[in-house]
Amino acid sequence: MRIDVLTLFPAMFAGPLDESIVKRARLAGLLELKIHNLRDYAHDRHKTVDDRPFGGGPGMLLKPEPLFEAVEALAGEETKVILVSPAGRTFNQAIARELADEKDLLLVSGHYEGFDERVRQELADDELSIGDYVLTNGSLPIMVIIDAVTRLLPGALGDEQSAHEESFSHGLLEYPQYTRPADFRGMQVPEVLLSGNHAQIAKWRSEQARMRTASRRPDLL
Ligand code: 4GY
Repeated sequence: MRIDVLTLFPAMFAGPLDESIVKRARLAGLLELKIHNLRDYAHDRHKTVDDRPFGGGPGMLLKPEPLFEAVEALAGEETKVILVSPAGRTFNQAIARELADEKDLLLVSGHYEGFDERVRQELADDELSIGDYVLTNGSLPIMVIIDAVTRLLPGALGDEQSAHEESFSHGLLEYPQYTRPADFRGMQVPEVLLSGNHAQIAKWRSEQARMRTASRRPDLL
């Protein structure tokens, strides 16, 4: 899979995507990631990428010309172009799975007060938000999306972890888990988990997952 990113802060991307599973996926050639500075697509001598909103109001907008030229330069026929802003549909695991099936993504970061509406109309195939709060720009949300998508690429996780994604797909929160020691500072691991009775353990875990989901995330049931 190839992912291109358009942002005014390319330096933010050094670090989070150079570690752990995303790093391995990149080294293994499962993910080709390219970060582009939107400012490189401004062509006046001041490299202007923003302008004041028609009709007045506070703040600045991303002006259309650099975005149009950048997307025209970077997006191919098969590229899914996704704007990232709080006005998008809320990103979740199902959307991560859909995106992991795409060949090329171009993720475009929101900055200032947002996009000129014509960018939405003409360039965007979709618009995503990572949640109902306002960040300073879309770079962190883009890294969140890349991280969630990359771990779903075939071969990105070891076998043990890929089974875990399957257990998330039943749509419940995870059951409580414990590792050694069985008695830690007087806190005991539930007896059933030490019993060796795998049918009982499976039953306990599914009950616990259901109870935890009912109390913490009833919206998932
Ligand atoms: N939340 N999910 C988000 C964000 C920064 C104002 C538009 C979010 O995706 N992006 O908060 N982005 C805003 C700042 C202009 C982008």
